[in-house]
Amino acid sequence: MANSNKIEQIIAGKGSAELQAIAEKVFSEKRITDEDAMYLYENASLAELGILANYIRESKHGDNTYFNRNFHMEPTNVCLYTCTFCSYSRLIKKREEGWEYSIEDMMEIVKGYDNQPVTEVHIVGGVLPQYDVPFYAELFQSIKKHRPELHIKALTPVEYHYIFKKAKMSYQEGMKAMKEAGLDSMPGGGAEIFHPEVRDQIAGGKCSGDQWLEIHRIWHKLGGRSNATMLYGHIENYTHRVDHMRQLRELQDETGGFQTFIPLKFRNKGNQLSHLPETVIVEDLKNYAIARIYLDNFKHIKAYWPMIGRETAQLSLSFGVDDLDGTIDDTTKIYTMAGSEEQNPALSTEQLVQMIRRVNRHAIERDTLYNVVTDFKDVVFESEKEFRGYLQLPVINN
Ligand code: V47
Ligand code: SF4
Repeated sequence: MANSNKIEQIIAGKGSAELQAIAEKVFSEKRITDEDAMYLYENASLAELGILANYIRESKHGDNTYFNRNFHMEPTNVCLYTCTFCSYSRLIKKREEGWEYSIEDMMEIVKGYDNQPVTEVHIVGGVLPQYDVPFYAELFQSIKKHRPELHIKALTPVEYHYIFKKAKMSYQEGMKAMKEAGLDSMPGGGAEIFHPEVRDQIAGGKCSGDQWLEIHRIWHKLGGRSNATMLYGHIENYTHRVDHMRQLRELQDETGGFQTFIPLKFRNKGNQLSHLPETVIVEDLKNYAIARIYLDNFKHIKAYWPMIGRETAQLSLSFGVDDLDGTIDDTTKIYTMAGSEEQNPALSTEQLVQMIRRVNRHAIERDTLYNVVTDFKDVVFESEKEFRGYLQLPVINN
């Protein structure tokens, strides 16, 4: 009954036969096809996409909106590769402009968080010969020795492909060695766009789409969990986006090892693609919504708020997103160097929780594996005890 009301809402007025058929699939929890996804990209209105994506979001999570307290460590920003969208890396011939940390440097960073309630360290950076299998194994072991409960989410198939090849190890041997050294999970980076028509132009020379997928497959089969991203809004078209998501959906059917999908909006400052305009917010919301509708076997869709800004992040929570990333005290330079919305993306836990509450969602701090760390449902902050005026939430019960 509730479902048919929703179908009526979406087909009322100008809903086409194609849209009605897609809506019926969504409300009866059936998978949409690649053609359906193309239809949505090309024809659906933002309102229609919002209804469908939000229906799925609320069926899976209600109002729950997750966030995680982590910190980023970037061993180096010098890189052998020359991805055209990258604003962050420095070529080896200009390595004096960048940084190259040692194990000791990185342990100093880890120790700097000793008294902070972070649950995860996210490690990713450029690709250089000295950052090899023994280096990363020692780094992971040192972190675990110092703080055993800190979850290590580290490196992408871009680094793994390079370091395993150099060590003459198979992906299987390499991932097993990383797991034994303390790797807990893999972040979603390096995926960009899998299709070679695009990948060869924007990320030539680094691991292919198939290699990216194979390393995640092996990691999942070893019992590991990982994330997946898609860098959109540059030279790709909708067919490439659907192809990318189809390959992720197929791998997820096989392994079930992905936790969250993170669409990453291309930012055009300081890179070789600066001549391309950036996508507008409507396109970003559309893309979140279609990802939520298409990736039926992904539990979570994450928005990286420092990249899109706080207000778009709030809006995204009605377009399929249930998870907000961007650490409370953000330390990554990948986005600030590419022109992200937030040049100083520090936010206290209280501010983040209030940002979520202002759009009537329910904030939950999670760990990397989505176990609840703190449920903020009944937590009242001092600042909420008074009436806070225009466009602010009313006082929360205390
Ligand atoms: O692979 C680089 C992207 C990614 C730009 O798994 C850019 O929890 C936009 O994957 N404009 C790395 N994007 C970051 C990443 C990530 C971020 C947050 C959480 C997680 C997770 C993973 O950043 C790269 C690339 O796709 N990127 N340059 C740019 N100019
Ligand atoms: Fe290197 Fe990664 Fe930048 Fe590509 S995106 S140039 S692999 S740091």
